[in-house]
Amino acid sequence: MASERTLILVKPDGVQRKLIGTIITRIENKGLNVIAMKMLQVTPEMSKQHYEEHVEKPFYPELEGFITSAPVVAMIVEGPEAVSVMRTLIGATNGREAAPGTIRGDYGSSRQMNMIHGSDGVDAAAREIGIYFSEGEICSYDTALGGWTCAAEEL
Ligand code: IDP
Ligand code: MG
Repeated sequence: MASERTLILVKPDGVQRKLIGTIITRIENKGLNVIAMKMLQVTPEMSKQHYEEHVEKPFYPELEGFITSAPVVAMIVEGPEAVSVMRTLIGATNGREAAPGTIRGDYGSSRQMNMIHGSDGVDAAAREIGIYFSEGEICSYDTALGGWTCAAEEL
C-alpha cells in the first residue's frame, strides 16, 4: 500500500464559515499528515489550470467566480492511499447527497459551495500540487506515533 500525496483546499466558503480548523482536525483524526499548508487567493489563471477538465463546461464561470471569491487554505496531505482516503472522507460533490459522516455530508448542503477540494487520482494530485506548491514548501516527516496509526505490513 503506497504512501500518497493529495492536494486539499479549504475552499472560500469553508474559510468564510470558519471551518478551517474543523477540516484540519478531521484530516488529522484520520491519521494523515499535513506536510504543506498556506493561505492564498486563487487567481482566474490558477483556477483554469486547477479545473482544466471543467473549463469548457457550462458551470465553469460560476466555479471560477466562487473559487476566486475569497482566500483558500491549500494543503498537501500524505499517508497510505491518501488520495482515495481523502475522497471518501470528503464525500460526494453535492452536499445534499453526501453521506453523513463525510465532511461535505456533515457541514453543507450545496453542490458548488462544498467547502473542500481533494484530488481525484494520483496523477491529478501530482499536477495540482505543482500548481499550489514548490518543492521547497513541502515538509514530509515521520511522526512519533509511527506504527501505531497503521500496521507495518499495510504500508
Ligand atoms: P469534486 O470537487 O467532487 O471532484 P467536480 O465534479 O470535479 O467535483 O467539480 C469541481 C467543483 O466544481 C465542485 O467541487 C463544485 O465546487 C463545483 N461544481 C461541480 N458541479 C457544479 C455545477 O453543476 N454547478 C456549479 N458548480 C459545480
Ligand atoms: Mg473533481
